[in-house]
Amino acid sequence: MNSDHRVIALIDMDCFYVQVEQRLQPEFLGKPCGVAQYYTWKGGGLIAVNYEARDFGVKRGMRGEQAKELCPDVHVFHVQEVNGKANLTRYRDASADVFRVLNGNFKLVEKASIDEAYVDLTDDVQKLKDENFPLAINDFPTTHLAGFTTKTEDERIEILSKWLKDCQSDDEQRNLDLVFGAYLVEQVRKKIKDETGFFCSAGIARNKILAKLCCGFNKPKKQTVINQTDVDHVFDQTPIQKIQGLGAKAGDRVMELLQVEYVGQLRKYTLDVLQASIGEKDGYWLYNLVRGIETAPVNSRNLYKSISASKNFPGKTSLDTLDKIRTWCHNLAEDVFNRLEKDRAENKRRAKLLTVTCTLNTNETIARSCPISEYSIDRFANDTFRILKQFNKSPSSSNIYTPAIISFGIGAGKFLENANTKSIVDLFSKQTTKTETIKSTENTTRWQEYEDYDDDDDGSNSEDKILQKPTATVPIQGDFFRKFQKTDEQIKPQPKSEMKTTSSIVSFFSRYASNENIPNCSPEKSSEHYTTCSKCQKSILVWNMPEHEDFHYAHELQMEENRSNSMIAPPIKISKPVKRKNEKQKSNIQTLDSFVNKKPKS
Ligand code: DCP
Repeated sequence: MNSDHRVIALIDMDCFYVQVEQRLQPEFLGKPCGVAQYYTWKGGGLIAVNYEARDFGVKRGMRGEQAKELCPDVHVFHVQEVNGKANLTRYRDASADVFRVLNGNFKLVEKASIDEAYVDLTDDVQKLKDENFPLAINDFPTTHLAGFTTKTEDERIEILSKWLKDCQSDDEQRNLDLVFGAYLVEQVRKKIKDETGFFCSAGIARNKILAKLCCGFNKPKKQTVINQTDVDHVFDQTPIQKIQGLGAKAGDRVMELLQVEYVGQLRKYTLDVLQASIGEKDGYWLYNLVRGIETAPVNSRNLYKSISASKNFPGKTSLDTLDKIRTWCHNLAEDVFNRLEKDRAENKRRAKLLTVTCTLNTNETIARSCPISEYSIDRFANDTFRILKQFNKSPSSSNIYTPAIISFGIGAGKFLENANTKSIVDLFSKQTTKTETIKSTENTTRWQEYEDYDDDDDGSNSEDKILQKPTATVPIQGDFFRKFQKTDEQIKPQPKSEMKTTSSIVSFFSRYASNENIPNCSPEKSSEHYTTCSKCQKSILVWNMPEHEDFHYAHELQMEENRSNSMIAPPIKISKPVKRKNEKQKSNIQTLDSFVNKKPKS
């Protein structure tokens, strides 16, 4: 498909949790409001702030009390709590209302987070074009053009009228599809408002990255279009970190390696330079992106890849006894269990892999996973407790747990579609003698280090993510960027001894790479027992997934090792070094090699 001809929209609800609360208590409509989690310290932390409150300087991450100081009239809603843990059911249900409207109107809708969706409008646009559908300026009451600042409504109408005229008279019709796309999005946003009561904003462009970028340009209650012909102009003013996938560490590294601050500055680099600097795949992606080309498809997917619950235990609240840990294992297990049951009833699928992640007060982050044999609160809680116990350094006779846990979460994923309501153990036991391999009991549970994090959770999993927005999927596949999506623990250089092990596993990998014989004990071939590996698309027995993922992990480590041994980035001449705020200028030229082998900060 020629990506240049696609029309993609990103639809994002405005201050979503606040709108959900206001729908329940309409007397607060139009007033400055926020939503906070937990009543505890200084009025709870704000996770959503409406635009009326933002006008007073109230921001996400502030405490309720601080918000009151800035805006005495602000009303702070509090997220419901069950078992001392936030209950996000009402936001998830409200999200489902929005997705019902989107799915009812478009064929290709991809859920990007609890309140965001990508829609591929290409076919719908084509239909309108074929019909010569007439459009007038009144059809675009909330549309803006990226790259044009308009101070008044008259200015907006003037610019938009010219745009409509130019697009229709342009022989090449380069931007006309976007006009029709903008029309469709105006329509569906109105429908969302009429049917759910919620306002939203949108970005309309030729690809997901551009749509996501411009969605934020004119929030709230507005939509923004990026003409393909204006991409250079827009990118010249777009800081690298504003691009999805280039936020945080990945963006920092690109800025550091290539000495750029704005996306447009990357245009000066040839494909060769970009590939040598950040890897073949990512270099190619970046080279095209800065020219407005990006091909990640909108995946028609409305179901989350994982369902999880997590909680932070900062400072004195850290979990330092086995009793506390047992209680929280149960609370989180109950939350995940309830949502899994709901998901099973609604979506006829069943999660196969349980993942436990935890951070200790030594700042060490650990992740383990094991097969899910049955949906049961006790089973989830016991499995989680068992794994957390492995990291306890206190004598087993004592109730004390050291180092204390400052955050942990349970996630269920790797869904088996069309699963019936019986437990996986029941299913397997009828057809195979190998049930014991997947039973999650003390002796048989096979934990593994869980390397394949899903960043595609239901977008509302984390209780305490004041600083951690629910992530939308990042459409970047290469190793350079993927590295930044892993935990620090995962990206630190491998100690020599581990490298050795890795190499031997990798010889194992190379044996499998060329044939179909990927680890798979194949007791019986029944499609219900198989899952498709997201990395190699091979069909793998459910109970072999942990081992199979080890195999990919080994392969990735080996690739990383090979690359760091062989790659030398060409020197990049820097005309004007760019300094990041509060940061000393780093040495000029760095290579991926130097990055990979960088010493972890002490
Ligand atoms: N959220 C959260 N924790 C965060 C960020 C967000 O719990 N750290 C929740 C509350 C938000 C919702 O997710 O209402 C959607 O997040 P967005 O980042 O889309 O922010 P809003 O919808 O609140 O505001 P905006 O209008 O800026 O999109």
